[in-house]
Amino acid sequence: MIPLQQVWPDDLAAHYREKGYWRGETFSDLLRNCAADQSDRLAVVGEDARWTYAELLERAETAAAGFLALGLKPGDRVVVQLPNLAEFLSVVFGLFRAQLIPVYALPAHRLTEIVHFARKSEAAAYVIADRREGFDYRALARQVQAEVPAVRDVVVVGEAEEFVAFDSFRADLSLLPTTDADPSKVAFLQISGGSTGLSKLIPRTHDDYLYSVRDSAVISGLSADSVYLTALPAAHNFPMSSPGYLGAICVGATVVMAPSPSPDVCFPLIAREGVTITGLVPPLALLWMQAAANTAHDISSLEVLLVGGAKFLPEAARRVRRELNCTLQQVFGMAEGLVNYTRLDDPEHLIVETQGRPISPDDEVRIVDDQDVPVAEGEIGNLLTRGPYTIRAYHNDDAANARSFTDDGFYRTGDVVRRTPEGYLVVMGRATDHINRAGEKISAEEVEDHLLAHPAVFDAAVVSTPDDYLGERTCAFIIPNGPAPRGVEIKAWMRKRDIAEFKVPDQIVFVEDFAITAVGKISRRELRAALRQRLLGAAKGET
Ligand code: OOB
Repeated sequence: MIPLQQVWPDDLAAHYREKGYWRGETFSDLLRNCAADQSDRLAVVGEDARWTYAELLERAETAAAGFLALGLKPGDRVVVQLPNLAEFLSVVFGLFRAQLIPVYALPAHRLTEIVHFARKSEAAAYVIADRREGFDYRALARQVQAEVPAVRDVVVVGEAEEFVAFDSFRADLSLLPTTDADPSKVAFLQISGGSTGLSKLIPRTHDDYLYSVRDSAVISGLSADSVYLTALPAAHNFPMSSPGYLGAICVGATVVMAPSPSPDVCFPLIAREGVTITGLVPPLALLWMQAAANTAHDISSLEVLLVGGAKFLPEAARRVRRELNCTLQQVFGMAEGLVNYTRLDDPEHLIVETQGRPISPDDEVRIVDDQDVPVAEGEIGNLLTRGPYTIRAYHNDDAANARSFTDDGFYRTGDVVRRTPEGYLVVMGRATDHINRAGEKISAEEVEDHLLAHPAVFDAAVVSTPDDYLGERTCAFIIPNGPAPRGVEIKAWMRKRDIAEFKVPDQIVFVEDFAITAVGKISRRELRAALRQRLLGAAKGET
């Protein structure tokens, strides 16, 4: 098995420890300490669940023993694909307690993605819910096991059929490891949005991630009286740690798991549970503002709304205080590390016009031109970063690592930003070819690869196009092999490729050629940029 690692140079690691960023705490310590201090307080509310911290700890320990009783060994990787259920927390804290490594997949992922995660992480087990939104995850698990037999165990929250029922786990605490995990080692694998091809795996350590969680909780003003609503998919880095349900657990607050982020589901939950804080992507924030105008539910307990994952335009940002009667906190983060926040007491212009400043005084931010030369202060450039919770490498991917990190260990975020005189970042765009569709990052290359497998497609180039609601949507330019099929046929065919629905192109344009006039070879990136320009020009009525 390829070892999981995340290594910082010794001098920096020593510095991060000295500063108290890395405290030698594990995820298991976090829950155990919290349960010791706040045992009777309400930890998590799910569909049918209301668990105190003591109960969450007990359930996590039972889960840990159950996973180990299956024969899984500390260090084994386990793909977790669960909706926002209370069990999401007992499963992942159980995995942490057993020193197993969660690999976080989204409920929207399908066979193609799960097989990739399972192979790349060398997973030994897969945790799913039975069925959700009309989709049967057990059928998916059968296909995954057929393709990756190394995924020996499937654990189901709900009706297990031939698999292992999570509910059948019994506490045999003698199975639990007696020594703690090493906090400087990898705790879990997060999935990258990915701009080139398939998603990369992001190894995060206990030390580095918990630092970002602890300080995020402070920056977002969380206390034991806070109630955090997990509206976005719990596997995503934003609701996980910015400040997210982990931030809430850090301070002994209550976490409410929402089965869907829609106002219909979330507003009654806010009213019933007295939710004080949540996080949304921009399209949902727009939807919530619209719905708040005529809702019968009392959502006045909401104090802070975090918005991030994609650019929240100032015109929309300005409306939050008035229409939702709460403080907006913009967050610009990435699963690879760096997270920026506007601060709750910042002046209005910084809150609405910027995407915040880094968590840590030791987050190093460089804004450079295409030759990696720093631009003048205030100018626009590519954002590079390194720091106490930003990764130094992806898991087992030399090519991506060579591309994504500088020789001195800065991560190339792919984002194009400028810095204000106050030191706040404004996201201006990005340099890489992914489509940010309502916060879901879609690799143009990955979608093109799928399209090229269609017999009627000669060539394909996928670009983003502005969308009032989604922020961006995908447009696929296709050169057909012969007579062009219909766009709907291509979409239906894409859906059959067992990929997440959000990767199916929103728009398909058939062209005879890409009409690139430049002499010589043109890169895929330049091609996509030219096609995108053509699309934008056409939208404005240019020829
Ligand atoms: C979050 O994480 P990822 O890994 O899904 O995506 C990271 C990318 C960033 O590199 C940037 O391109 C974009 O998402 N992004 C934003 C943004 N927040 C993220 N672009 C503009 N404005 C923003 N506020 O998306 C994520 C992770 C932690 C917290 C929040 C978001």
